[in-house]
Amino acid sequence: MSTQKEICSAFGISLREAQPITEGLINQTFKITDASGKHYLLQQINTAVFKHPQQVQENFVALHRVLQLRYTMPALIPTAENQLYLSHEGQSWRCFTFMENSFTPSGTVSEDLAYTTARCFGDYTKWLSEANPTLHTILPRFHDLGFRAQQLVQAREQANASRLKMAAPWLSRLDAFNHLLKHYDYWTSHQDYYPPRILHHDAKPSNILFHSQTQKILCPIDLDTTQSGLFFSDLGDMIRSMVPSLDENNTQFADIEARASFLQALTEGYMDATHQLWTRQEREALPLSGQVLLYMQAIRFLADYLNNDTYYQTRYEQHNLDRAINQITVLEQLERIT
Ligand code: GN1
Ligand code: MG
Repeated sequence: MSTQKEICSAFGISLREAQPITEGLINQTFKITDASGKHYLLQQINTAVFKHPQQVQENFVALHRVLQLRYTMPALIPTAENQLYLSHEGQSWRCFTFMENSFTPSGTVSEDLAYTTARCFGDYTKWLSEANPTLHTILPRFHDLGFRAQQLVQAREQANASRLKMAAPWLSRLDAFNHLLKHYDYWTSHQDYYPPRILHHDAKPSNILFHSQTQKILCPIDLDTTQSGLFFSDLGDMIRSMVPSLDENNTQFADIEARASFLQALTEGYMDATHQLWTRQEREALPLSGQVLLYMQAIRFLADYLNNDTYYQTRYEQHNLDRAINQITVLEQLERIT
């Protein structure tokens, strides 16, 4: 195995200490201290998810050029050979300056933090849409609802009988929301009304860096999934994750509550940042964002269950089915309060 010392030295850093940072499930991250006591962030890019690290890095450069005017954000440290990342023994590594005196929120989210998060990701899309940098599409068809629905049809066709039987009642419950697919088809066939927008695609409080003393936002992080998409993705994902009183892995389905006050805080924060950005048609469709993302996530969990759990990590036999039931429960409740 290659040593961390070798990897650091390829970035021109003489390693004194490497400390793993445990947050983040996809990429492996370390806080590095060099011989003079200076800190860096070293990260192994998960190339099973991000198949083209060069494109991911080129996107970061393009985003950084625009965003550094607005935020205090980490800078990329190229390799000693001036490459954007290091390809070393089949692994891909990148290095950033380390942001001292900063933190990312974890644990329960207050209504205030929900508002702040939504406003931050709204600003992000507004500023990037104005600057319109050229970006690679890192995850093709990622939030393409029509494509996700097709994947579920395929999964049903090849599923084994016992999983199909378990899933059947939930597939019917989900059918009650098929009108969302019609909306989606309309949006994608009317580009003038619903133009492509640059979205973060993983909008959540733990992807914002705050200053430890002032509590002010330094910058959004984890920019790897930033790519072109439609208006609903980031607001929808924030509603999906912050409006329910219990998280997506919770199986106390009867106790799950869709909280109207959080829906309001998120919508306000997002619209305060972006109200000038949208076309009239987008503004009218934005209230459907949460339902679209919940419907899509329920489809993705159900399809993975019917495919025998090939995408999401599961901890028990029915885990993906339970996650789908959770998302359908939230979806039904959200429809009532929207
Ligand atoms: C995955 O790994 P995480 O939690 O950031 C998924 C999201 C899903 C989410 C559901 C690249 O995100 O789209 O909403 O799981 N990311 C990818 O838990 O598929
Ligand atoms: Mg993520």
